Amino acid sequence: MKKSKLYRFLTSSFLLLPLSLIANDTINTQGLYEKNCQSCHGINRLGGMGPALFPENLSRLRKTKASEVINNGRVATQMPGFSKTLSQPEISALVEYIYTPANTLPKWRLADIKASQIKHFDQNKLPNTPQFEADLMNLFIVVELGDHSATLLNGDTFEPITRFKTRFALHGGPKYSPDGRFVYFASRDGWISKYDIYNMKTVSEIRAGINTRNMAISSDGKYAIVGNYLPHSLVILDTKDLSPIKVIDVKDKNGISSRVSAVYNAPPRTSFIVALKDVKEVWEIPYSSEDGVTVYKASAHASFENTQQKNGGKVAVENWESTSQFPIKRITTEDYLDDFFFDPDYIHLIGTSREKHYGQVINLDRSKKIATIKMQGMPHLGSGITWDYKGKQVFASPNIKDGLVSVIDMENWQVIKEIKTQGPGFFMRSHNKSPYAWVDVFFGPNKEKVHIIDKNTLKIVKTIAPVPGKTAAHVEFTKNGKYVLLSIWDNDGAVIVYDANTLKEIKRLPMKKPSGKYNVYNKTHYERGTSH
Ligand code: DHE
Repeated sequence: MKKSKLYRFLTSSFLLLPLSLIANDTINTQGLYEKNCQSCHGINRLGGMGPALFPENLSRLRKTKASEVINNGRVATQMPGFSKTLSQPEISALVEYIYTPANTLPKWRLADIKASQIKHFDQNKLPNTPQFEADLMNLFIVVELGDHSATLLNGDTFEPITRFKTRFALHGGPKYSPDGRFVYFASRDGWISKYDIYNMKTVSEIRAGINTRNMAISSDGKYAIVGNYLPHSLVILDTKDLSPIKVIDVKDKNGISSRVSAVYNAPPRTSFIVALKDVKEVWEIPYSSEDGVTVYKASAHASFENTQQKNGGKVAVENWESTSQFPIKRITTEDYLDDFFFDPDYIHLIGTSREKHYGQVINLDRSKKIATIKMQGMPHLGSGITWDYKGKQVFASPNIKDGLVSVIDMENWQVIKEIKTQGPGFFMRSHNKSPYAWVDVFFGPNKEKVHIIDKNTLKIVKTIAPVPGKTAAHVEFTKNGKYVLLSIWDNDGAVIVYDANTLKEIKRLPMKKPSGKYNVYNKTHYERGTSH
């Protein structure tokens, strides 16, 4: 879709409400929205850096809570508080505005998705060999939010190979094809881009949603799944050129519509796992097929409660919602799931809702909750990592509300230790070959600090503050675990390389707000110390 057409769509009058509905005699609510909210929440509330703001997307938020969020901001998001700049009547008018339905809720159907597809290059005409020299498994993509760019970095020399423009406001980790040749990016406003690393070119793009959450790539590299906040949909794309294969309207078993919290690939199950935001369900969508029949590979000790045929660990999908391609297995959960973590075998999903301070452990094979983890504050499970500690597997997660890292025994789901930190943190990382785990102190006065934890003693052994006053966050290790790359989150920022054993600084590369960096080997091999 050409820019002008997209712009016309975004600004089209069918989304605008009569001012009488949204303004009282003295307050111009539309003007207030445009001045204070639009840069993040998008023209006509369609979403941007912040989520889309329609009643359909606010079903879990009461008006009083919405008012509190506008007044004081929201923890762990970019949402600031407006209590010092707006009056209470103005804030109330904004609350009424976001709970006023649009005349017509924007749709983004298969035809719209297809029409947005851009094929920049014919993949068949591009060389199949890399056009540069480097260890292809030790490359990094660094996402630079500062000017909406990405850098392809050589992980041996720490020299940039190329830098290229991305779509506006990428969010979440870019996802690699299993061979590491292609990388897929998702932007908050729904654009999915396929970048050919060998040829250093963006080859195809498509707009899969209006307000998108994240995406995942299947283990065979054939499919991409995109989860949306607006519309409430899942979109499955053919990774060859990002052509859409299927659009699924997201509704629970009673027909209640929901945003998608996040989508993940579960390699041993050859399934996508979909967490839903507004209904108490998790979905599993198997994507592999044999002789045209979808095959569900639950783990070896699955009890197969929802399926019928058992055949060497593979179960033909029967009695599900549909036996066509991408059938859906619904798992009912006790509570909403906003944040998640999977064990390395993808048998268990550990999830939390933002409101409650406990983790639900859901066994995906048995399709039910098997344990509750008592946790404090607001654990950021999405940044959780696992390692072996005293003969057991543990998982650890930072906390976005309290200054602590929770370490949990994965056999009995008990908290072993809460490591005190100098403030709430966002990202945590390690590597199988490293004795240390790194965690940032993203929020509050100590945002410039990063703690280094000894994985054998569960004690902080060093705290660094590489650039006073500037947020230091998000590390990723090189393929062999010998070096660590840390971001300075500032437009005048950097990626700093450390020796992962001596913890000494090796190099600083200037970058523009490098939000995250992603190592090809660690990501494609589902390294236990990094995000998936
Ligand atoms: Fe993220 C990953 C959700 C706010 C930077 N973030 C993710 C993922 C989810 C998520 C579900 C995993 C997706 C994936 O990688 O496929 N993030 C949320 C939220 O719900 C939250 C709190 C509110 C929101 O705005 O949506 C949120 N996130 C932020 C930010 O404000 C951050 C700091 C800046 C930004 O880019 O908007 C931010 N999130 C990131 C990053 C990752 C991420 C850098 C990838 C981490 C990784 O290493 O894989």
